[in-house]
Amino acid sequence: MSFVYTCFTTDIIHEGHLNIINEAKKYGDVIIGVLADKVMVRFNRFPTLEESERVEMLRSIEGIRDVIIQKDLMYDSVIDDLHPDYIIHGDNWVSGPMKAIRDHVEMRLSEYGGKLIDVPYTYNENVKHADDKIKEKLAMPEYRRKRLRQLIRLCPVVKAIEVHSGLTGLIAEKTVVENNGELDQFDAMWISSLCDSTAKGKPDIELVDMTSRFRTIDDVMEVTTKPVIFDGDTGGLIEHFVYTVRSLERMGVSAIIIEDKVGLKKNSLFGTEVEQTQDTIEHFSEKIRAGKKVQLTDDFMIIARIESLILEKGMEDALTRAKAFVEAGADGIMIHSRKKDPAEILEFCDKFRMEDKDTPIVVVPSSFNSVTEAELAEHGVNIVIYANQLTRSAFPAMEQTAKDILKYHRALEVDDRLLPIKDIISLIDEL
Ligand code: SPV
Ligand code: MG
Repeated sequence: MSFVYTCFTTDIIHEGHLNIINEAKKYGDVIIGVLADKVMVRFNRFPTLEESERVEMLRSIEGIRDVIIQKDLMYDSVIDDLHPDYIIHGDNWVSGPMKAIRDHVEMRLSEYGGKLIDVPYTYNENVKHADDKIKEKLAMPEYRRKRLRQLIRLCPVVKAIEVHSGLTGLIAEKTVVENNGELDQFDAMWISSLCDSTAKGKPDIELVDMTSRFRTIDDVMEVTTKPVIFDGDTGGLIEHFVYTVRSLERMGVSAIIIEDKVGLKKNSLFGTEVEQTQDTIEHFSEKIRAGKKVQLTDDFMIIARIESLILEKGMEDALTRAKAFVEAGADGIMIHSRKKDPAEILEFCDKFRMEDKDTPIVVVPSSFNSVTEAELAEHGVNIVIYANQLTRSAFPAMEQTAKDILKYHRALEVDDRLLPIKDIISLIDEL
């Protein structure tokens, strides 16, 4: 008896899936694969059901020979171990980023005469509604909030990109690339104080107030599902910080990062060129403790950011603070540097990891940008934040367009570099 394999990356079964299964049954016994969580987050959206729950859900379908977990995106493990006679999939993988997977599967099947079957994808109102429902669920505070901790457990390194509006949120949400046979996307979003302020034409000195910062989060959350890490600057007064924690938690934000500075905060990338005062270990620890005390869920994270290297206070000071802030209850440590060379960051991570194997480490490689995610992960880093690159790439493009329209007294000359209106419209989902 021939056997047919199909892999699902879904949290619900709708008529489109049943259609594929019914087609599959015509060719032989059906084995269904459930894509492993850690692969699914690279390729698709975050699952709302655990791997084992998805296996159970598919086992409940009648007439299936088996349900297995598929551990790799490219189907190699399935092809090597099981040699399916047929692999069947919706024809939505004949183009776009998924085409790379289809091409690979076709090539591997041809090695032993296996066949690939593309079934017309079911596009209709019911399927769209089912799909929208999962997306909405992912955007709900109780699902979104806990996702950062889930990602830290699942991924060698969690990648966050800066967003400051609905549009930049959509870029973080939807950008998926195929590179060397792998699909990749960002895991999380960073609401940068620098970029949130810059988008408003304001300096990064805690001038944009919390109400406005929350408005930015809300704009982003309205159109996305990925977890949010909020740049909380110094966290402000302890008496205010506790309210900020409550609000962020209620909104479904996953983490706040606060830096150990007091007084007028300036952006860290100024380093010692401007006057900046570091908080005492005691006072900053008290702020962390106060925040942890008012938090209501186990999901929310308060991450302590250490400015010792920025302010040239030395490695020992940074490590002493890290230890103290973890003892005060910090759920993670962010270590920052404005050196081009990543050496001091890597040294910190290695020394911190000798004593503390678990507390997540966050880095922001804006200055030390030659280091790769994999190298950082080797030194124990858990979250990498690309803190300002979207803003910095948009600004020169917009400025040049403004200059050229002034120069040519019309917009024809700039047209080639503009995003077609059609593409803007398709970026934005309609209900
Ligand atoms: C931000 O993005 O606002 C940050 C990171 O705090 S940095 O600008 O590098 O200080
Ligand atoms: Mg900031």
